[in-house]
Amino acid sequence: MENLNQIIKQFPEVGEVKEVKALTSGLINQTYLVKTVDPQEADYVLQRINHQIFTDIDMLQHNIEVVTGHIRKKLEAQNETDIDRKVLRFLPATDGKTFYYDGEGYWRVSVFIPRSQTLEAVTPDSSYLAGLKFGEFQAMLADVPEQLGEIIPDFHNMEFRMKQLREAVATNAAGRLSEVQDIVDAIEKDADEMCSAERLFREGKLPKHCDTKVSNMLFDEDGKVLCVIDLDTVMPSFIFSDFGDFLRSAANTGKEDEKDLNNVRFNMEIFKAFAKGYIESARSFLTPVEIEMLPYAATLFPYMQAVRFLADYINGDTYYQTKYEGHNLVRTKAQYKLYLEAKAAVPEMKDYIAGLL
Ligand code: GN1
Ligand code: MG
Repeated sequence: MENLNQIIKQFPEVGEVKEVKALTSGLINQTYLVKTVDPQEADYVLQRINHQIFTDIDMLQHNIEVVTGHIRKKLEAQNETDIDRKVLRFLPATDGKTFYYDGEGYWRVSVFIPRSQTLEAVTPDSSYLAGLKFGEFQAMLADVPEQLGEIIPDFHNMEFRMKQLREAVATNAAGRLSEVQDIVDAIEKDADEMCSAERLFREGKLPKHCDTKVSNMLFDEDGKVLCVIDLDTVMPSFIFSDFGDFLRSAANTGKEDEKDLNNVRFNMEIFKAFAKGYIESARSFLTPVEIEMLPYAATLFPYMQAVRFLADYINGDTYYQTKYEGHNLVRTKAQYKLYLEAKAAVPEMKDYIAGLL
């Protein structure tokens, strides 16, 4: 803890610290809750940013400052109350930057949002509200004052993710290929179809927007959406990213790393509620092709996640933090099962969306 306390001291706004607790849910960054002594003072979230993955920390934090500043201004213009609970605020370190480099790692501190929760299991009601909010966020970001940097190039580019998988297969670094050949073959069968968004983009038929990752949202005690808490991957991308990635977790009846595949099903009620809310608030700016492809987006993200987990497994677990041997393979199978379930539900998704228009 001594080291962490030294780091916290680099952010002068933080008062006397009572306790620092590790929070364990993220797969990429290390996160701590910093509780302060003074009950009047906010608590904080301290993060060590994974700079193997986020290699350009200046760009990363700059994107986040642009986006949070823009949202804050809009909320103020709308005379919103309680703004500190609705948009994140990152503290300046002694040199004025919103991060601190200790010679080894990069650290940042944001204000902890009180009386908030992340929802483990979303209900149709909270999904509907999330969908509404998600469209609102995209609309708010439509006129973000500057072009954001592409923080992880090709992050949600399916062609690129397939290329990574194929490289992993060709190299077979950890000698695990023979064990997973079946699932590699199954994934390859659908690769062309799943790369369609990238092709349409190249042909000028699909636009890219500035996208947040709304799948990491905070809700208040009543289940209303407060705020987006994972802004690391805000960058130009398809609107499908948030739509698909939200459903990848929310509409999965099992866990992301579920071992019992019978538990992994695609929850249509969650899909319907989310799509209804989203289309209500986003309809004004969505193109017909985007609307038509929303069911595809619901299949793309479990598919892409399966590809990413599988590539990492074949590479010997170099990207995602794992809790046990074989964890990435368990994740792969669970995501692939979810993909199959979502794919089977596409006709029903299409009918439902047609009925909303
Ligand atoms: C990573 O750690 P988390 O949940 O914010 C990953 C996402 C994956 C997700 C899978 C930068 O995000 O793309 O969808 O794990 N983030 C990065 O749970 O790779
Ligand atoms: Mg996250």
